[in-house]
Amino acid sequence: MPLPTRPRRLLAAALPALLAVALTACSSQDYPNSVFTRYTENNRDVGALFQLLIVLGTFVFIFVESILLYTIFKYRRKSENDRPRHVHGNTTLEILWTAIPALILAIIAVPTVKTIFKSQAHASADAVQVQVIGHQWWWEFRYPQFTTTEANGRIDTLTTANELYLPIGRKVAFSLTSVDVIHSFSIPQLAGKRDLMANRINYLWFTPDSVSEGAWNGFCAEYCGSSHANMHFKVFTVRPADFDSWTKNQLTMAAFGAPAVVAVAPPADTSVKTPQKLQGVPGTPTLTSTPPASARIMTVPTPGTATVPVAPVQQAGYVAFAHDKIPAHVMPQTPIPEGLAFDESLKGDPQAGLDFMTKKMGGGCIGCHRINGAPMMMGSMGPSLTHVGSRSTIAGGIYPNDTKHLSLWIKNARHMKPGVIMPTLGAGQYDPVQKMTIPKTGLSDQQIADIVAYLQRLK
Ligand code: HEC
Ligand SMILES: [Cu+2]
Repeated sequence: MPLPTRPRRLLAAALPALLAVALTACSSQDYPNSVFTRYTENNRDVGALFQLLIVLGTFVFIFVESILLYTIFKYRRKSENDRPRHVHGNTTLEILWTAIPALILAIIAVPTVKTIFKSQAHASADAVQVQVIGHQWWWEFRYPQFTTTEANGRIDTLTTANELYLPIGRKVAFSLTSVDVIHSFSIPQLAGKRDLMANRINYLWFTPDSVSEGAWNGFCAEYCGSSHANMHFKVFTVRPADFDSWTKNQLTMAAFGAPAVVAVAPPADTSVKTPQKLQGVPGTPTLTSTPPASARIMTVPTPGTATVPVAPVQQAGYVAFAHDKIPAHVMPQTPIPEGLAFDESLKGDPQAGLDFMTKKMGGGCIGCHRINGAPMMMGSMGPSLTHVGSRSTIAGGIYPNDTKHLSLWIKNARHMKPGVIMPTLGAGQYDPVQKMTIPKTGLSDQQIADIVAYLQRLK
């Protein structure tokens, strides 16, 4: 018996409507957090899988629903004493409805497993390597191929927080781990999710093929505690030349107050022979061959051995995307919590800020933050502040990096972002974690203004 015309028409109308809905989800500008984009081979592969599943699923759906509708109409109760015929078992049918789904699952499994293995392949030597370290609740990104040595011998690896710069047209190989709970690295428009776990390294790679209009949004996609929703990051995909300028700038010492002894010498030995160790984590990826020219390691002559004329260190902070050109939809709009205020008319003195943090150890910043070129600053619990002034956001990408937010952050970080490790420091401020008010010995607004003036010079 043919299908009654109404359900058939309904089906005919519903299909194009469904397709239209699926297609409208594809525009990247209107939907900046959509996964239906094609800017990396990772997303293309996952997208192809998705399409295959949708097509197969659509056939199954239509088939099953048609049989259901047919049965409902054909065998509906026609009179009061209508009783269905009772049957028991139908071997042919049972074999069929076991075999067909098994076949479909097998067909799906082949490309799925292939894509999973492909996307988590280990770092290849020609790739830009990025170590992603998850913290409650911020992101640390280290580029082990880019290092410098300070005059005192301390080796600095290019390290940023909550902000990734990636060159287009080059493979980027991520190795991911966590220092605390499980997090998940997700940049919807560039790559699917991958978990970060302590004592384990996961891998992910992709090649960005387009310059970002401003920045791509990145998130933590695995519930990780009270500020999980405040754990964002930005990804800037830039031309290779911009990437080079960025890395060169990020490798310079702090742009204020650092001794000007750094010079870029022709590298004595550019090949990385020792495995790049991620601090304290076994089984880190190994880079065995010579990195390409753009991944050169900058070596700095140690005092006494310098044969190269000393070049000026302090170059203007380099960012490929001027912060005011970043589209509004990628800039954080988090409102400032009630009851927090800062007198922005205070003028800060950067030298006073530096002295306060390093000589007087004010606020304990030295114990948690690192600033290359400021030897006292060598903590690792918080983000590296060497180039904090070059970043567009702070605090896991939830606030813009401007005077107001930076001052309020230092004054009362725990009020600005629930649960953070960074203590509430401002005098008279209430610390919601310690459940106490910071005494008069806490930071005054003037001290905070000085620190902020210093941090803002660190482009
Ligand atoms: C107990 C450790 C600790 C101390 C002490 C501390 N911080 Fe932090 N700081 C952190 C942590 C952890 C974060 C990251 C918080 C987050 O985003 O979740 C942070 C974030 C920051 C940020 C934002 C950086 C970014 O890029 O997001 C700034 C700026 C900062 N701290 C400045 C300071 C200054 C200045 C001091 C001293 C006056 C200080 N901190 C003292 C742990 C600390
Ligand atoms: Cu997280």
